[in-house]
Amino acid sequence: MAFTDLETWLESTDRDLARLIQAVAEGCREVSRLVARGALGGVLGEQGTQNVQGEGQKKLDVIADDVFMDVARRCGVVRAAASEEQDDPVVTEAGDAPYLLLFDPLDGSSNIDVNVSIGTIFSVLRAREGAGFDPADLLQSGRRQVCAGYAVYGPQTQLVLTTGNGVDAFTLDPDSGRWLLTRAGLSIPAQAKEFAINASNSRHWAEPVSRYVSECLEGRDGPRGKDFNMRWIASMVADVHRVLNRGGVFMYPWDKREPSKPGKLRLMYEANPMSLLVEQAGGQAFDGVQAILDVQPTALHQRVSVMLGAAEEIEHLKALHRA
Ligand code: AHM
Ligand code: MG
Repeated sequence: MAFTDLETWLESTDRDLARLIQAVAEGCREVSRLVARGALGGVLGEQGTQNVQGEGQKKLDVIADDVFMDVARRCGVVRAAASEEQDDPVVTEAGDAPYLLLFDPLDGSSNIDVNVSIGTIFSVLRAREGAGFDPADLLQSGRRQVCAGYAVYGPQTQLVLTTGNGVDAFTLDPDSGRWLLTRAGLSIPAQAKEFAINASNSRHWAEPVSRYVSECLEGRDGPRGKDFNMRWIASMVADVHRVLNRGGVFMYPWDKREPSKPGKLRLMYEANPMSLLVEQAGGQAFDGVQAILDVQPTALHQRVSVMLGAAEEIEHLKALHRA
């Protein structure tokens, strides 16, 4: 069977954006190679440092961060880049380049050392007109993303992309090193019977989330009138990849553990790119108040409550939050 490759797919994309996507894809291929070698490449275990959010860094968090910062510096079309792992944005030498790149270089860090799927998430915004850069330029709402995507390093390495015209998935051919289009037009069914949440936090959940999950658990005997299955991989990339491929809902909502913290996941590096992919696949993404893509960011590393996936399920969650 002949598959379309990424270069061909990019022929209809703006030339600079195509160059950026190509460069990010090369970074993902490099990280995939390192992940696959694991202990053989000496990349597992702790780095012994903390990131800006006070989380312990794994060696691979730092290695992957270097790979994508290098991509940003070298591709020539990125004016500044920001990463979940670094306090401040990095400004490149391409002072009038058209794009800003944001990324979570290695998502699902707790799964690195146990050989469970992990990934890289990225988001592309437009730089300001003309030249120059101010960190505030990065604080654009998710609606303004020109491209979003992720790579999942699992049994296969896949790259899932949107440039605002639907969502397509490429598989990395380990023999040729090419990214080949293996699924076009991903679409999340409006109805779902599968949900993903870390249930160990249930005692801390807000009332609408507790109610939603307990209704799911009541199954066909409860108000939803159907049975639900539950999954939790603890890699957002892998959980959202399942939602995009076979439907369902993913939640990492605000909870009472740290009431002043809006959630665990990061708006700019995780929630926004995933929300654009989910909306482009016909789903919805909600933070308990509004569509995640409409949140006006106020800080680069801000966190957000996340509920995303099947449209009818998110509508139901919205109704529970309004009640
Ligand atoms: P990370 O970017 O440091 O890996 O953190 C984000 C991850 C998500 O991938 C995942 O959904 C979540 O943290 C899992 O958290 P928990 O261990 O609380 O279930
Ligand atoms: Mg992450």
